[in-house]
Amino acid sequence: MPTTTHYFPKNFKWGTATSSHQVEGNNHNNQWALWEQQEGRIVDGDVAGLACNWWLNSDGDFDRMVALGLNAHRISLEWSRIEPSEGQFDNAALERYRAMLLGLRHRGIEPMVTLHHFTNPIWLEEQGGWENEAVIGWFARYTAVVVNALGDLCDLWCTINEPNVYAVLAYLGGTHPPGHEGITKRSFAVLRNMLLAHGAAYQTLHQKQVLARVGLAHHMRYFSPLRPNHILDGMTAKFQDYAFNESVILALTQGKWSLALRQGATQSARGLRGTLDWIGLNYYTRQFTMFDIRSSATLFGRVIEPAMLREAEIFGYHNPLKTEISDYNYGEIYPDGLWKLLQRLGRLNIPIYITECGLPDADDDQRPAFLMRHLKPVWLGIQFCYNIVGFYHWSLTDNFEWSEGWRMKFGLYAFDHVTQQRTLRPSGRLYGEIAKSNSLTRDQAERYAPDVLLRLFPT
Ligand code: IFM
Repeated sequence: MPTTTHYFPKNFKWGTATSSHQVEGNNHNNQWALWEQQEGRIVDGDVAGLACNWWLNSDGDFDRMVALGLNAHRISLEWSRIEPSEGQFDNAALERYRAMLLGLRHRGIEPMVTLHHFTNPIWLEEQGGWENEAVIGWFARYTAVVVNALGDLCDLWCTINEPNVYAVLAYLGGTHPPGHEGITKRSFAVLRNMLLAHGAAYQTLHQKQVLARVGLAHHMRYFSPLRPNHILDGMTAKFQDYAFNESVILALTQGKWSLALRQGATQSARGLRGTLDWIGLNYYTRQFTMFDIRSSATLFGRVIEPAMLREAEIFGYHNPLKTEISDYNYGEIYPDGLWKLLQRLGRLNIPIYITECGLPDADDDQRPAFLMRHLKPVWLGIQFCYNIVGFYHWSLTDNFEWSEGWRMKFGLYAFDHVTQQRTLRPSGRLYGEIAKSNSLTRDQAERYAPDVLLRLFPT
């Protein structure tokens, strides 16, 4: 009998993920609010503004999660609301978060709470942000306040979202505040402080909550040499993988600094050993890299944007992408990368959540196939006994996409930030069917992703 249905385990978590600044609206006390005011920082001069208005009303979107049959949501807290000035905590903000978590719980949706997702209170930014080692203690103090106030409503904690992305975009790429370019050393110092802050928060959460389950959302890319048989391209891909992907895992599982993180470290990584009760994987795409002696800031690997691959082809270089580039130049659609990274994380022997996965796709002509093709390796990993326990789609509705503003649309629901109107996309319907049936089926593929039917269900 050909397999026509891939079932997921009974308690599998089907969710969506959001972050405070991207959905709450009216966040004026963090570094992004200031950044958005600077000319040329955000595409089209966009600002987060009212965003999806969750601060005043998140119920409608929570109801939408229920309509899709979801049983989990990854939400983030806005540090600048909870601690608006250094050492001063705002009970009203904590109350609002209590209401949100209760709103999720009452709907049968398990919250995963992220403590830091890219935004810093202005008082912290003014003191050097994550470059200042004092942030480790400040983050632990904030964590203690949060777990005291919200601990009865949440035991699944994600300390920090994508520390590697934060460090790279803010200190190498210059597209996130404070907007530095090519300052490798400071970028590593920031990553190190974020990992140490994770460790401090891990201890705090466990001291205050016996059953806390603490992890972090790690953005991993699958690094590939642009020219597959080129030794130097192969080496730079390995270096970049080590610096971007592996150094975080090495620190938090074995308590060791990678070579890059060791330079200038004043604190040992030993205390970080075993500070992951679970690991979160944020997966979007693969990254091609090419040896370039001038690219010292990126470990001599020049990052090749998907659009450039078409150019590369002209010079006879390998271009495996062909038609697989996402419409918004967000990267290659590469589900195999998810499979390879899951195999790698599977060896850690801790639960794995896919804490983010998604695609900007306003007309939704790629997302349904994207979704099914990325859920297939998740299902397969489970068959291989990897402890994969949940999948959080990025995101529920379109939201404020940082330096890309409102133009990148990641939502299962289309969202018009001017009218605040939400409209379910076909991919949202599909995700709902998957969540409700707790399975991927041939019938879904026939209806939503006929072009990839045979890749999903070959027999
Ligand atoms: O929107 C972001 C999110 O804040 C962090 N991970 C990647 C998403 C899409 O770019």
